[in-house]
Amino acid sequence: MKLYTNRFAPSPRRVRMYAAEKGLALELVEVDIAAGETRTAAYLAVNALAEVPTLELDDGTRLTESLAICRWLEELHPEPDLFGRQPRERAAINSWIDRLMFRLYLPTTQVFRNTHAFWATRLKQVPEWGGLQRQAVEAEYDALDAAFADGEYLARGSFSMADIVAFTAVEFGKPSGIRVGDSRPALRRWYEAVGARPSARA
Ligand SMILES: N[C@@H](CCC(=O)N[C@@H](CS)C(=O)NCC(=O)O)C(=O)O
Repeated sequence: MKLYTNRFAPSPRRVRMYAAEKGLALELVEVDIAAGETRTAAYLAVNALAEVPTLELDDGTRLTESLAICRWLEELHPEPDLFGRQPRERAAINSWIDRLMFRLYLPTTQVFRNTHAFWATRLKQVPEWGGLQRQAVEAEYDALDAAFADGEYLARGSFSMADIVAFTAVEFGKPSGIRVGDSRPALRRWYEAVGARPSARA
């Protein structure tokens, strides 16, 4: 299986980290977003949305959307489980994933797109919106710090896809200068623990 990916982008990183946790080998095809490779005719034929990741199966068919790709891989390779086994546990993990995508990942991307120099010549930035989204991210970091009072990981007593979604989003705050900081000790402990997993380097 071939994964069209980009080393700096959070969405394909979600899939790479997931695959590393599962011990799944994917052939990586680097797509240079900065050089405009997602918008070439050749790549648009792979993914009409001009986005990475795309997973190309051995029969040539393709899957898009990082979470859909991970859920599909989970059905084929259920162990070790990262989306939960029992219905209640699955609901808890999926609930965290949805929350993190809307309240952490999306605002983090908005800060990057509206305030970072990388996008200045590529789109119309609205810095005030970026500033408001930065506040939303900081508020979610505070909420996550408080959530760790209930346990070491986000959705259950052990590592899950929710931790991958949160970790890759927090990592993507870095280019915009958003930091976990010292005022959130529980979030910092979790961030360092997840960052020490070999999959964090995938
Ligand atoms: N919902 C999609 C989002 C994919 C996405 O936004 N990909 C970004 C990188 S994180 C991208 O390819 N951007 C290309 C561009 O902006 O030109 C997923 O989870 O896979």
